[in-house]
Amino acid sequence: MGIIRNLVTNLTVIRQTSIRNHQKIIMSRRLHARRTDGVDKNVWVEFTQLAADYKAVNLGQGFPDFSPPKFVQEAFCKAVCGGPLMHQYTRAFGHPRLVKNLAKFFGRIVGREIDPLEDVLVTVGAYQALFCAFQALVDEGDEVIIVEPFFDCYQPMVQMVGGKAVYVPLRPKAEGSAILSSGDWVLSAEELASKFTPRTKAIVINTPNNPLGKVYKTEELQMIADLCIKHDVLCISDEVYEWLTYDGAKHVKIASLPGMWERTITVGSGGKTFSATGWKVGWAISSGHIIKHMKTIHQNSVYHCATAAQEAVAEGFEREYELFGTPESYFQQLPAMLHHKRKKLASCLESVGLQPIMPEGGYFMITDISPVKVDFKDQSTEDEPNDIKFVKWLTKEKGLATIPVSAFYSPEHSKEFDKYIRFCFVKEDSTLDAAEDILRKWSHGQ
Ligand code: IK2
Repeated sequence: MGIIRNLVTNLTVIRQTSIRNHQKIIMSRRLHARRTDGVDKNVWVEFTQLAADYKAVNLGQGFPDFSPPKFVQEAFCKAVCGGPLMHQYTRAFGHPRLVKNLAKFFGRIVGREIDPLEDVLVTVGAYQALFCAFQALVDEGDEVIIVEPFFDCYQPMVQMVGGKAVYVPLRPKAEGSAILSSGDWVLSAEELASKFTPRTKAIVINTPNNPLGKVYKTEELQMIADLCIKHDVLCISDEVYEWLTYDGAKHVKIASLPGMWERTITVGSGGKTFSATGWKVGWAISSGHIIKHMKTIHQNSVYHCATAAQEAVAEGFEREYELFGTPESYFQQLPAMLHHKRKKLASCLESVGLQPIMPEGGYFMITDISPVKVDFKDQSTEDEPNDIKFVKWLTKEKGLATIPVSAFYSPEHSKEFDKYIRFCFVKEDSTLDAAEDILRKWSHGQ
């Protein structure tokens, strides 16, 4: 009797488990589209959470931990108190005051008239400008060349439209020798040319680059532009750090080179421009014949972004137009302030025996961690790339959060570059001091 009862119980358990598994399969079939496969991991989600969990000093994610300048804070407050319409929908493709000011400001920079209504699209951060570009311009089977290291969202965005990402890395000029500047990392013209095929639809570049800090020189941009024109290819140019260049490096817009305006989508960020990343105001600027397709994606996805934030960014640009090139301009003051923070972080890293690569621009500095020998006791990270192991260890054991650089590479090249980690230096001096304290104690064996 007992044997039969056991058998019945076992059979019931097996049956219930198999029903549950079957339901799981049906649920997973019903609940997800294949385009989400393989793009579910996200470096910001994972490492920002890790930093929070361990209450680490955060030199990880790229946002300032200081306030935006007073004039844009006041502009935001004024907008919020500016009457009922500031709280309602505005024009779908960009608040009129903002597109007018973006067109005026960037028209002067690229040396051509920009039509505020046709050539500008305001988006929910630069992220959404990139999303609209890939959705609107890349078809299934199209190839998109991505220069590595790259801001991590380019690859999943290409994959989600059924495109094929084709990678080409920036490499240190002389392997093995002391590499001191992001300017020493270059594209091989031959290697890049070999990536263009009849299926190539677009190339994505990012200058100043995240995470390396490279600021492309005019000759480098001209080489890319020549290939785009020769192969009739679009250029998506991510320029969110455009005002942040150091030691005389100059940011050049590829859209301003001859023959490039018609084929370049320039992506910008109000968050990075005015140190207010949470506002999520971004834009794409291009010829109207390209922007019109991006508008289609935009109107059928988010429709528009927050009115008051757009009003504040518009006011910021109005002010900057008047002060452009003067010491009062925030576009002069911010890089001057960051120049010191960058130096402070570099000397701290050097003092503990690390060799940073001096960025010519942007928010970040990468450093080679291979001289450091660490016994990672954490078994859960055993199969992970070295930089990921290191970053997890540094966050959990020492309380300092950074970002692994392999996250900015394709699987085929990540192994070559997993000896670097990224630090964000757009932080209060007190945060940088706290990081320095941790590094010094660690280097003294504490
Ligand atoms: N493009 C680049 C190159 C970016 O760096 C960013 C923001 N990145 O910040 C996260 C980090 O690297 O730590 C974006 C686009 C997105 O900009 P926005 O915030 O305007 O959407």
